[in-house]
Amino acid sequence: SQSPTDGVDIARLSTSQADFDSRLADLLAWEGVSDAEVQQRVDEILAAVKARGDAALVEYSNRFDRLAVASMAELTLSEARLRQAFEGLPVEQREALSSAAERIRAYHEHQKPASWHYTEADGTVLGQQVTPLDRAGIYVPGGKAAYPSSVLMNAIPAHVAGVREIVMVVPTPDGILNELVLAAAYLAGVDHVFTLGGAQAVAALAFGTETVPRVDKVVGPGNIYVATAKRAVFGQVGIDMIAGPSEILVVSDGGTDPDWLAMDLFSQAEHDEDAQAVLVSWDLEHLQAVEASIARLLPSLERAPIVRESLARRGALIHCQDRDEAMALINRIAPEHLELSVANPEGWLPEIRHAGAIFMGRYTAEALGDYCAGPNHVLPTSGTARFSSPLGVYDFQKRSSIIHCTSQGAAELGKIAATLARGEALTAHARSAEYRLKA
Ligand code: HSO
Ligand code: ZN
Repeated sequence: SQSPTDGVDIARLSTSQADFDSRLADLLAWEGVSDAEVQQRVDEILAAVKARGDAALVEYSNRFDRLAVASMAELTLSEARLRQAFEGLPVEQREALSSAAERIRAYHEHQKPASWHYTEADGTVLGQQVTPLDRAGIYVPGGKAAYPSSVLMNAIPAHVAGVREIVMVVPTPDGILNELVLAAAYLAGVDHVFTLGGAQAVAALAFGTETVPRVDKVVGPGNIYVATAKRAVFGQVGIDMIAGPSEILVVSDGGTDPDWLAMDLFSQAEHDEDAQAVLVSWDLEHLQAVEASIARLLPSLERAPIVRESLARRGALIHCQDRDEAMALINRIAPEHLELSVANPEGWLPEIRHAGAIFMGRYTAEALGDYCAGPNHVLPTSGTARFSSPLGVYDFQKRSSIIHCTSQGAAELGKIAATLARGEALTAHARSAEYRLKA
């Protein structure tokens, strides 16, 4: 069962193989690249933007994006320009983008956490106050990975969170603007757009320049330079995750049309050559049917070369013994996207511990979530769903704790605090607490 069938190069694994665990580990392995040369170039760029601001941004943009601009004014887009991009779209695109934005907004409205407090018997009030960030910066890649849907997914949660100013940067290699990206920025409530990219754009957001306002957090995907720059500025500003390649794990009970599943796997694989598409089933005949669908449908894809490469590098069809083994694989892999193409997906939910987004049942293709169902498509990759969550409103807010003691409360707490303070030999602490005992 290990030899590729005609035309499809994809790994075939079985949990019954003696070396299954190490095969699975090899399949999942992903090294976030950190190259000393890239690091050094990024450090130089960060330092230059910090020292020389707009002038450095203009120089780098001319060099890396092959532009010929004289000032930041030429790298700044007005709100009118964004509106024009939106109004200039074909009506079908405009309506689809608008309904996606509406649905994403509605979903994220549900995520808004409330501030809370409670009052103790002596009148002391304890609580937590939620505050949006003042400014968020959104990096949008240029070129082939410029997704308008990702503009919505990054900017809308920030807007719903109540962020006062949303600053977007997007490179324009050779001066080419992506109208859909600008239209999405318009719909999502972005306040400023600068046509900047690379490490210099991250530096501009993190440090601020004469023209670019300094933000409190930088989010959004980017190439190795962008990722390296985000890592470097982390601490001065917040960042979201550093995303690895996109992945999907489809679990099928054998009851879903094999063509549907093949296309679901392709939809992930077409993102890039390192994207990962994995199918798990305990129905061997069904796995073979999906494999046949893959072989038949693959040549019809626009992005067949990318899909073929992605399936060969990182794809897999995994045969397991039963539902319990499938469940164990889910939690072991901690997939970014999990499709539960099974009869009773609700029955699976309580046991699923690690997954970025869960697509329930035969009709819920990942593609629906990628664009318009409502939940965020910025998700934890490479097993990081073990400890992290989809991008959301909470990523654009922080919490302040609140303590308000009455004199009675201060007397009660003062005794405990003073005792602990003397234990730490911090007598000013002890006396500060004790002053309030007598009042
Ligand atoms: N599957 C990608 C999101 C995306 N798909 C954008 C299409 N456009 C990562 O979740
Ligand atoms: Zn996608």
